[in-house]
Amino acid sequence: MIKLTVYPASFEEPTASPFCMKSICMLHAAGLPYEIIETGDPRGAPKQKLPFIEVDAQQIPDSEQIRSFIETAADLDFDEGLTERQRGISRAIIRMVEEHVYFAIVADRWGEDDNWEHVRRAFFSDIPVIIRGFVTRQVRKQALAQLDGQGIGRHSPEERFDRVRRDVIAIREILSDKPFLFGENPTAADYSVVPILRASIVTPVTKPLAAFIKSDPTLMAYVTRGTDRLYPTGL
Ligand SMILES: N[C@@H](CCC(=O)N[C@@H](CS)C(=O)NCC(=O)O)C(=O)O
Repeated sequence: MIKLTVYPASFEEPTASPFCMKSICMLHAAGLPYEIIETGDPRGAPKQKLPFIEVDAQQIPDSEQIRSFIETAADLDFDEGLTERQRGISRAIIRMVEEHVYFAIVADRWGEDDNWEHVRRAFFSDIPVIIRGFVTRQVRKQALAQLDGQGIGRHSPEERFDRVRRDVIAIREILSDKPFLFGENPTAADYSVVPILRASIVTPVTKPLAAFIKSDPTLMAYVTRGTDRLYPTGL
């Protein structure tokens, strides 16, 4: 049995993390038996980030390595049917959303005081009240330092939005009038993009990126279609 460790549910999502959601959806699609273990503390994970899986006493971190594991274990290819050129585009989309759009959403959640209050309540309610203020201030400080190191934290909210708006438009243009990014059926890029777009729109206080996605009928129809197709029911 594969054990998948993820963050608990929050903000209408079965897990707070789009990377965890991607792994849940991929395991579900592959039909492999798995058990979900929830934790709010990633320090026990091999790379101190979630998700990771444990299988036969081996720990595999990172949703990309988990994808490779699933493809080997279930003898499937999430990009089946794609040309080499499409596979290249798929990889570029995944990198764009996971290494750029994702961090803009983290900045919207953790960097902005109005959203931070919701994040604090949703993610840290298990921590005893007496130390909660101290712990959450420290964790927020670390998250903001990561955003600064990554670079996105150095942009103003307006600059940040201008950059990610262009990424989201790129997704919409690649999608065009197709049901999924590369045609009739979901491929690996959809497993990354759908949870990340959802992470923006379920963030409690609507920021410009979320407002932009919500105002776009093509993107919203895609998110709904992707959720219906990829997300397991009953989570
Ligand atoms: N490249 C990793 C990214 C995973 C990741 O960034 N996870 C975040 C939650 S969305 C995390 O656990 N962060 C904890 C930390 O950075 O301290 C993947 O694809 O799994």
